[in-house]
Amino acid sequence: MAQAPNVREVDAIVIGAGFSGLHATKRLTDMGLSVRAFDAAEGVGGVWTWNRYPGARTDSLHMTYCYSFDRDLLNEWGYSEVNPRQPEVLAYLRHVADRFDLEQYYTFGTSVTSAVYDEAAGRWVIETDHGETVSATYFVTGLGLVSAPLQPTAPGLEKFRGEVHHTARWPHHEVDFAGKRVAVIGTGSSGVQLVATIADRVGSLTVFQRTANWVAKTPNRPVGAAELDEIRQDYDTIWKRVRHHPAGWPWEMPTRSALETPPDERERVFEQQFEEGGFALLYNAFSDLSTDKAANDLLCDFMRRKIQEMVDDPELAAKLTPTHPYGAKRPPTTDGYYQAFNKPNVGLVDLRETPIEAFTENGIRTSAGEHEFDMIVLATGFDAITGAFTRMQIRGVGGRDLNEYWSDGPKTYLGLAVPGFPNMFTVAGPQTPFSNLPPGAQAQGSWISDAISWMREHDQAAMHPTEAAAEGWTALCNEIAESLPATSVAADANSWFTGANVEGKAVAYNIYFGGHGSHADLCDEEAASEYPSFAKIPALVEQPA
Ligand code: N01
Repeated sequence: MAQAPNVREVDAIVIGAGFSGLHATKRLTDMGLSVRAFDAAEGVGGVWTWNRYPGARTDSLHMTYCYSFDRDLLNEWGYSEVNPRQPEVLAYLRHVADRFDLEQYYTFGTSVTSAVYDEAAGRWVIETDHGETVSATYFVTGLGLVSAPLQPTAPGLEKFRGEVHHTARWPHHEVDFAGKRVAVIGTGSSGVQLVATIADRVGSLTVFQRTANWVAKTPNRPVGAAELDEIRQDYDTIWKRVRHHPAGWPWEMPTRSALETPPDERERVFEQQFEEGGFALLYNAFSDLSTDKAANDLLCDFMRRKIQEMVDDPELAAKLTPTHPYGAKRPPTTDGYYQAFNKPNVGLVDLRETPIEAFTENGIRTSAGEHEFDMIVLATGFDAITGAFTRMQIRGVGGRDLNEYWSDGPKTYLGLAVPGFPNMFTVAGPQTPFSNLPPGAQAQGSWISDAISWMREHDQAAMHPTEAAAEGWTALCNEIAESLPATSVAADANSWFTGANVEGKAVAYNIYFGGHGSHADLCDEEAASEYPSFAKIPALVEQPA
């Protein structure tokens, strides 16, 4: 049922036009619900509309960086590379929106600024930055894990007279690097992809590194028509594997232990999986790399030697080598990052030795002096996972403020719903698994629409998880993260996984590290048992006069 943009009362409000929001919108409208959907961007695409910096591409594998709910959609779409570039992923999402006619539900260029639950009416009332007020029975967010960009904390950026670009707000026009003195602040996935891509285009490049990162090779190469055909024949197996894999990859987990494998053989396997690229090193080499600190140390030792091979200057290689376990920060994937530092025009500033004190008219002043630039690129990441929620005002039953409720870290049940916020559901929200995003977003959006169908069939006006359920889920998230060598805060990686990258933010386990497969199992069990962890608010049944 199409909704003209001026309709103020609908069944469901959706925020987001990325993988999460688009699919939720499709599911809800397929059920016959009226939907108003919003996105701050000017069109569909989510993170892929904003993060269009040179070198931006997914490091998920092409054949699963998509939805699986429609076999025709799968068969008619084929990415041209193993790790598709940003324009191709954006084209895919536009194709999905066109094919299922989803844009009609969206108001673009519009941010939702507040969402307040009207208890008496049993409705969510949202306000936008364009002054519109819309109410709905159901409120579904697909805000994205990494959608609230972080600015550097040092003062004076506004004084800088050159160009400033944030990787997550990259301009739509071509940025000219030729001959320019460019600074890149940040060495996460965005920073390393950008550095590897522009190192040959700039006059000079200075990388400001706060925390070094383990950077994997990319498995990228073109994908041909014959290979795509084979993949299409194999989709049943591929999606079955994705459903059960901890990170939503089309792989089986290995059974051999790194600790129990003889050194020569272990080295051979590490080498092979390093060459394979991307997440193969972490997931396909050995069974215990994520679970056993001593096994993870062996992987770090292997990578340390790799960095020493790739970087000519041993001192520089040491600075580029992380001290945290492999996987404690999400390992970026790109080719040519370490090698870029062998070029005479590329340098590193280690911010642990010489922190940034201020931005100046001409560049950046560290404790060691001023560096002059024509352009500063901020690859400084995000107030991830919770930031997109806490930058809005969201109030539930009794005026409960989500920001206050989450002041020590998020509290949800299954990462899908929050006590005191009836009929608010979150796709890819806090305390969901960190995995290949499209399969997770699809599974969670389906779970949510199924829950809404169930309520409608069972005369339930609303539901929200009990406090006990959310406390139990939070305790489980904490317990799992604590038990793993890379995800425990003891790994001390300044990771956006825990919010440690944001000054003043509560450090908490914001992700369910039990894995995509186990999360899907728990969600299925909850639904099959008719949502026992949720408090239900029955619909008022009209009495005969
Ligand atoms: O952000 P990040 P990102 N002064 O937080 C540094 C996905 N993604 O945009 O580590 C100086 O990883 C910060 O330092 P530290 C992917 O999931 C995927 O790169 O906090 N430095 C860090 O080095 C990824 O994990 C792809 O000490 C400052 C960097 O900036 C997620 O998005 C591509 C600073 C931020 O790294 C986020 O990636 C791109 C300051 N004040 C993104 N503030 C793919 O390849 C921050 N930093 C699929």
